[in-house]
Amino acid sequence: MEIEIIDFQKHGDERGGLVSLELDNNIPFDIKRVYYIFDTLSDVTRGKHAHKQLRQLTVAVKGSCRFLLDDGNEKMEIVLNCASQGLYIGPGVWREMSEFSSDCVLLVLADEIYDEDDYIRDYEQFLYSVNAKQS
Ligand code: T46
Repeated sequence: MEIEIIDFQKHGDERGGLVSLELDNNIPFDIKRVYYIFDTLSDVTRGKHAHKQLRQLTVAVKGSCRFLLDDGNEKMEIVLNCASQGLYIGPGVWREMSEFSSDCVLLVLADEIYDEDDYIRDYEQFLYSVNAKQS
């Protein structure tokens, strides 16, 4: 599964925390878009899609949420709850986000601008695309 947990260097001191996200240092792609998800209700599940090409890195800069990740062969769950840790998600990974804390702010860096055609939002179609690549 094309995912990776990236631990960012903390430059915090007695005044507070600071993390820098920098191309060619700790971000593995050219950043073309930044968005953030906030005020999500705790009983809501977001995501439920995979991307054909898009590479993204997500950071819970505040609070926490749970990611279910699925490449069609294996599934895993990761809780993001640390502002100095990023989750890289490559193409071909189904993701569902749930259990958002009320204060959660999920920052997402992406290597492409928004393109609805890059989404696979139907799970059966996702499995079909995985099987087609494997055969
Ligand atoms: C992902 C997870 C982690 C835009 O207009 N521009 C954007 O850049 C984005 C990301 C979304 N939108 C619109 C499309 C929908 O009408 O905002 C609405 C909500 O998007 P969506 O339902 O796709 O949001 P999530 O939280 O289910 O998924 C998002 C990203 O779309 C997705 O790429 O990997 O966060």
